[in-house]
Amino acid sequence: MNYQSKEDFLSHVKNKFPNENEFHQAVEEVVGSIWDTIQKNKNFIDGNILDRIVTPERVIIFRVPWLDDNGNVHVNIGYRIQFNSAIGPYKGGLRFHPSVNLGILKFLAFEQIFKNSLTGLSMGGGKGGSDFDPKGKSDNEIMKFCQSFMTELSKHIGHNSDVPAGDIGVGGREIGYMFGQYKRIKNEFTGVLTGKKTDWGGSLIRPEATGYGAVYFVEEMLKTRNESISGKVATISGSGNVAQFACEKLIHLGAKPVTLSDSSGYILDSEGITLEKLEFVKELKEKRSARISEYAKKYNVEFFEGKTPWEVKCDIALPCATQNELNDKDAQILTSNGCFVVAEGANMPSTTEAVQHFIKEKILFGPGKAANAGGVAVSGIEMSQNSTRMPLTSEEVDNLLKGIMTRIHATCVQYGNKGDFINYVDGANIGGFVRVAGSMIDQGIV
Ligand code: NDP
Ligand code: 2IT
Repeated sequence: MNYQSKEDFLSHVKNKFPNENEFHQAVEEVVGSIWDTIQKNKNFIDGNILDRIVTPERVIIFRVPWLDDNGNVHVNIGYRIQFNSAIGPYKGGLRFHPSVNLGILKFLAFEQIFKNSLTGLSMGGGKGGSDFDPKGKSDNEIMKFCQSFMTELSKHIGHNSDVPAGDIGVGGREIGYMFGQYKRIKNEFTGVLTGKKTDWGGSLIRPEATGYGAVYFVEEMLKTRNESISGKVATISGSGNVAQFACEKLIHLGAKPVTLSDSSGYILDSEGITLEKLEFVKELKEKRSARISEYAKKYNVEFFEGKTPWEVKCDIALPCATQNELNDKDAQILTSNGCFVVAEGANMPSTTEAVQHFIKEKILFGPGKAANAGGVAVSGIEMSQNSTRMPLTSEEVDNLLKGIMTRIHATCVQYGNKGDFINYVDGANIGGFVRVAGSMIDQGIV
């Protein structure tokens, strides 16, 4: 089975899976990179890898009823996309956010296939979540929601089949409530979730891993131009898990992060965000409803309501909030202000046009599936610690994380080297794809 052109295949995907815009966007980018690799490999053509890789192995959609503190009954939708298990059990986070729908979770699960492959570990691609909004909910309501969600999800996951973790709106607290409910239903203490607290099976450095890993990836990209992080000015979007620890590692390495944001706007601290100020952000954001504008009030800096930080002059930009938060215009402003490194802490934060602009300008652009793979990599290391029942030290995990980020960078260079320029988008897509596609061929038509 073959298609005449990329465009032909993409229109087939759009007809087959209508109204899934983010999924189409992610497929278009990956197929753009892997097209030539597929055309050159008869096994991939004969095995119809293209159709198989864009079709999830299984999609589970379920009702999540829960009672609020006033006795009102609410119903949310729960999802788990089990996209591809060619190289390991499904692995990927759970997102709780009102914008969650099938198309968004399918894009995230699809990206996860290639990201997990790049880590070199044995993890397939999956993602899940709910349109539940954690903002403004009491702790008791969060617990009840998590328990109801897991009551159904527990029928479909397991430490050898599908291992969820956190994502937007899901951190250590939510993982705790879901783990407790899973254990109660199954009477099994297993590593069925990652991102657990360390007292009951979590890995040291997992909370830090995505943000730290993204900065380690930036270090590797900078080395290709004989540059280093020290002294660079950085803009960051978001103020959640990924943004906080990206900011922390930048400070450790001598950079000057100047912005953080949330869905209400961004703060600009031209003096630089310090570890002490970051501590305030971590405590503030423990409450999901808290706003980053509190930082501006406390430290007497400016808050730009309803805006994103890409208008601020910087050397390095780290989008760490959500998908499509950095558009074509933002990309142009960034590069015209001298920004020459963009690494995606979030998943698909740059629009297609923004990515094309970065590539045209030949800046160091690290796509999410490479730059933010540190989180799932340490999740994989958490799974391995759960299997051996032998915890590693912070230093051991951090060293493993650095090694994995360095190897992902090398894979991107191997597959994305264009002579005078490294196209990390092609590098990550092709590098992630060849392992999964080869494994699918080995395992027959399943
Ligand atoms: P958190 O829930 O901890 O933080 C999310 C942050 O992004 C908050 O500051 C939030 O602001 C902001 N945000 C969320 N949605 C929007 C929106 N629609 N518009 C503007 N801002 C928004 O999530 P994480 O830090 O875990 O995740 C951030 C990104 O990183 C996501 O793209 C996620 O998929 C990705 N990622 C996460 C990994 C992890 O290990 N956690 C691993 C790899 C990638 P507000 O509070 O106002 O909603
Ligand atoms: O997007 C991601 O890679 C994550 N949210 C982390 C997934 C995981 O299983 O740790």
